[in-house]
Amino acid sequence: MTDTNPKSQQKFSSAPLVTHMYTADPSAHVFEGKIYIYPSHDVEGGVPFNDDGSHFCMEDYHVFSMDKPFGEVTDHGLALSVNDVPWAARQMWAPDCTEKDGKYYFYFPAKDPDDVFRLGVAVGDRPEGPFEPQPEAIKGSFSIDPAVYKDGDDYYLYWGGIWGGQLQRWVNGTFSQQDQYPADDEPALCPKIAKLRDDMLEFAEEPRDILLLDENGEPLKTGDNARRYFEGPWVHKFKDTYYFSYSTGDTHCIAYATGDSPYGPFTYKGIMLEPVLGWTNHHSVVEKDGKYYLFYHDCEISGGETHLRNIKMAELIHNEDGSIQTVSAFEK
Ligand code: FUB
Repeated sequence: MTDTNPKSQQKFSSAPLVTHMYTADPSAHVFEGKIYIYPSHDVEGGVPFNDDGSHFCMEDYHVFSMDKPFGEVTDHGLALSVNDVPWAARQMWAPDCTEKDGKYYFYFPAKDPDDVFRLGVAVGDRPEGPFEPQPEAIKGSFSIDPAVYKDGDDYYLYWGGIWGGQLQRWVNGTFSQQDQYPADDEPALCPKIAKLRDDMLEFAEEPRDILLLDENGEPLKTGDNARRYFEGPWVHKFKDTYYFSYSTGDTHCIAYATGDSPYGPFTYKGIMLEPVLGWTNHHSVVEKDGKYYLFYHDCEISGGETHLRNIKMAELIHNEDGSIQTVSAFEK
């Protein structure tokens, strides 16, 4: 009998994609017909756990590729090290990459010598790098988790993460030594967006808020932990709709919201990925040959150590009405 239930036809692999090193925060793109994956490179640095996430003490990046979905994974080696970035001191967190006119632009966050997260860009001739960093961080950049989205000829950078990602230190536009969270019944902190300049090295405009709305068109509130933004933005398009997806942080889901423009606003729709093994949940979505794939991580190979993660993938299925079938990271 032919199985016509799309959910049961979903391709899912619970196997870690990389096992010879720890990898996390996978940003996936198709370049030159292959899937390239840009993850964080988790390490055991012996840094004690704290609320700032200092134990996520990553120092460099490797780039990976696969010729086809769920195919063999190639490690292309070192692409960028913190030692080569003049402005960066520590904590090379979740990166992303895009291509323009044959050059590859690799965006990454790191803490500067004052322990303030900034965003940097490094440029290469190949999707796997190596990447040559700019001498300074992107002017006016802050916080973490850059994700770049190409819309026609325009490129947009999304970013922001609360708590260890410091977004709550920037509510007045300058860095505050104190956390400043809105009250539970006030609109939640927003992820950010800025169009990139033609040379891809700086913002072309002042950063703007991405508004995330509930079903009544009201901004999601700070106390709505199940739905409000925490970190890990990503944008993909399905048919004519823009999907903004993100981690809800302390409720550990990847949620998604939809809109008509890269700038939003986006209306909350549901859960794309349920909680995984480990505290963080971080993903990307890529389309290849008409199918969509979800890249994410969990802590399987470290036995649940939250800062020692491994990347995974699953097929992502959009229903006819545009809703997304929730992926469960655990066998049910
Ligand atoms: O990998 C370090 C941080 O953990 C990322 O920047 C967050 O999104 C979370 O996955």
